[in-house]
Amino acid sequence: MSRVCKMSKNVREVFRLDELKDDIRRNMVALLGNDPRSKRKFSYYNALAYSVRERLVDLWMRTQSDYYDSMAKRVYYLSMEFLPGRFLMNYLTNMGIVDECREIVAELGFSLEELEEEEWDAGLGNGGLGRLASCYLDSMVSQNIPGYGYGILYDYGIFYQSIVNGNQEERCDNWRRHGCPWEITRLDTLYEVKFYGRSETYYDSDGNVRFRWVDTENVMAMPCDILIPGYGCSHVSNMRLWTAQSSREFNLSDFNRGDYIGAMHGKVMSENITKVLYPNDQFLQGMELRLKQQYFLVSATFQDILRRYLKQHTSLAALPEAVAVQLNDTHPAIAIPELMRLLMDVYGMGWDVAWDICTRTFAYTNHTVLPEALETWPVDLLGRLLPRHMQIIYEINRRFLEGVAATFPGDTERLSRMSVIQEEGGQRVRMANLAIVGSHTVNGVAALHSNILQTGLFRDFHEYYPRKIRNVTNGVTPRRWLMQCNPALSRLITQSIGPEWCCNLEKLRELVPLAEDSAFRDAWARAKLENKRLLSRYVLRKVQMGINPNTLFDMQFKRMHEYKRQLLNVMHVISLFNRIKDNPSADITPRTVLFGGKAAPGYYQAKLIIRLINEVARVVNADADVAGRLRVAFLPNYCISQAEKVVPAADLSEQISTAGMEASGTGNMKFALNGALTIGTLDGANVEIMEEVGAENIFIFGLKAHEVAEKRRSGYNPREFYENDAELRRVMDMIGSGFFSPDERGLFSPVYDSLMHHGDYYMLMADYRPYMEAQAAVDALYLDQDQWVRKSILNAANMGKFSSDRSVMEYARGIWHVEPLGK
Ligand code: GPW
Repeated sequence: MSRVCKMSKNVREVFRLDELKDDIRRNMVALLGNDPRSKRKFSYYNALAYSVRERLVDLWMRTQSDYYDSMAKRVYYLSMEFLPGRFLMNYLTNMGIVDECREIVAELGFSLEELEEEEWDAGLGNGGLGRLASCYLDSMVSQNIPGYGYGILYDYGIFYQSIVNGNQEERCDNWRRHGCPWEITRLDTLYEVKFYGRSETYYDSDGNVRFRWVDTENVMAMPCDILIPGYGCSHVSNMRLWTAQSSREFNLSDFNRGDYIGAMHGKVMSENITKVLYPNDQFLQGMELRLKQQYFLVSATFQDILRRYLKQHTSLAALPEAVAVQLNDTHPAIAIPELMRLLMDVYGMGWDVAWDICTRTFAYTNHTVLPEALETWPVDLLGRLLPRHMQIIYEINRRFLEGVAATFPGDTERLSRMSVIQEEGGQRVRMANLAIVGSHTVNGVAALHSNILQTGLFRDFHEYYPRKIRNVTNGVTPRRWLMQCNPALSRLITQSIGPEWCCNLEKLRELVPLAEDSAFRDAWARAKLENKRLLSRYVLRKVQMGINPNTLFDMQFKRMHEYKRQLLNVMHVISLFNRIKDNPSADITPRTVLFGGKAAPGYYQAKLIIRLINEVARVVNADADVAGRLRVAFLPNYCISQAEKVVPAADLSEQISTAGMEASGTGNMKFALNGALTIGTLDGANVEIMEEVGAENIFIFGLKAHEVAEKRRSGYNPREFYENDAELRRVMDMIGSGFFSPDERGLFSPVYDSLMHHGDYYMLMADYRPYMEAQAAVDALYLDQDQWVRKSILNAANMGKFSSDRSVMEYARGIWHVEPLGK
């Protein structure tokens, strides 16, 4: 903290702010080839971006040589997804120069906000898992833990969602079409990544059997770095993202034979590897190209890691003392056989030594228990693409099962459950089992979730390795998710308790006594209202709909998924609509219900729910009786930059997944940190949020995780709820009979049927009445603004635990065994 404060005092000097304006003009000309007299916002955004970035390069090189000189242990966070969003404001925030920069930009005739809007989000992820990775990079570098993100630079990130006639349409997200000023491409660094071919046996000079991978098709990996400034800019790290380049000798024989086009085809195909992010969240599609992407990331990353390591070490024996690798879910788990292959086939080690190094290097984070998300790859596919890895996986499994059999003699059922190879329905490789066996530590992402791993999904493994499976509750970075996205509230907090909260979020607790101070409550309410006004303007711009900032802003923003139960929220909206229609003069709490989120392009039911939200919105918003009391909107293309507008403006945060199914959730943390009250089930991190903010400051309802499990076992009958609850019955019948789709009566039958005829797997019917009651309590409390604002303050004040700084320190001390440098 002392460094941060020192930095902000002489920030003008350190970042040569006096020269910034000239630099912007210079970059307009020299880098962009533009006339500085032009008033193009996009050019000025770019010129500003380059001028900001160049101020960090020095600090970055200094940080990196510090790490090198001190031989610090390094943490590599391997992830198929990162969701950094926009960089400009994040750089300025972490450099502590937002206000200074605003002045300079104004002198050039722009507002900082309008230049900020010129930037496209880097949407290199689907949702929570990718955003978590970005929050962790921010927290690692801000706390001076030598950490690096490794991922893929997709040409096309998560698709751009538009809504046409109520339906989701996907457009490609060509986010670097006009260049990206943040990336530093390393044209001179190339690694070769191999695919296909076969594993060949040979004898080395000592007569030992050895293996080599031959007759491969090769693709080159080129790195592109994006700087990650820590808060206060005492340190700068980077994420390294790989792009595929065809190898020069690709299909040389075809060229020589004169088949120019045929040879070019091969080149083009090989560059497809990093073209596009798979848009499925928590759903395995099992495409060969996806497995190629995973291995491409892993192979390039390990060549890079070992090259860096070998600059300072002569033997790989000490790798686990110098390197910790965190696997962000099983997506990069092919790294385990890859490191084995490198250690044995390239560096000549024997199995046991290599395996010991491997298991002391890797740790694996599990982010879901949903069966459809658990990765398994057909043995024939994996064996064809990566024949040597398949061989190694079999050997890992053989040795592992030998150990299990020795501990549990005769328990063949257990062996088949724990095997890395699934036998039933054609052989497949279970990536989670491989990741558990090959890692020293496995963690879930919230206390409840880790518990479910230990007693449910990974129970056998927990019995076999009793200390391996642990918990690290997720967190979010308070820099982006409070300081940067919510200047109004940040200013108030800093005025009241000083600036330290953003690096020590527990400090927010000092706000607790202020909840009793009516002047502070007024100021708090004013900040919220200001944010609601800003969002209202955005909504008007985006969907041409006016919303009233004085109504309760009720928000559900997250990927569209049946288990997240946006449908339950819609059922509440329909119920409110009916109540108003039945009794137009009733005194009800005016609400604006906002939704946002993308559905996987192939997820039919999720897309239909988007349509339902839009059709319900159409009916509700057009109804004169309802006017002024209930409004509904779906905001298209939820993404990080939209979240930064939505989160600060929320009164109520909807976290209503079926208990036991949301591993953690992180949106829940962002909303509460910004003073929203949560309505939610006892799922994921909601449980811990309740513990922190107090049961009296959160609206908890519905079945608990163990009750959901029991109901599934003992037989759940959704019709019972339909028959015994007239209000629910009416809602269901309206959905089923086409009330919201008069031109296509059967449109929403699949929604109706999933609840009424197909078992209501996510138990919406059981939770409907408790949810309605919790919502009634919300309405009542909102009418008492003094109490509401009090609770809003107490929510933010008690969110200290959910800083990603805390999460990262738990990983550092408990899993990576690294300490912040210079301590
Ligand atoms: F299936 N999560 C996600 F576990 O956003 F891999 N995408 C994913 O593909 C998966 C998980 C995966 C989310 C969880 O749903 C959410 O509960 C959690 O907060 C987040 O990962 C970060 O841990």
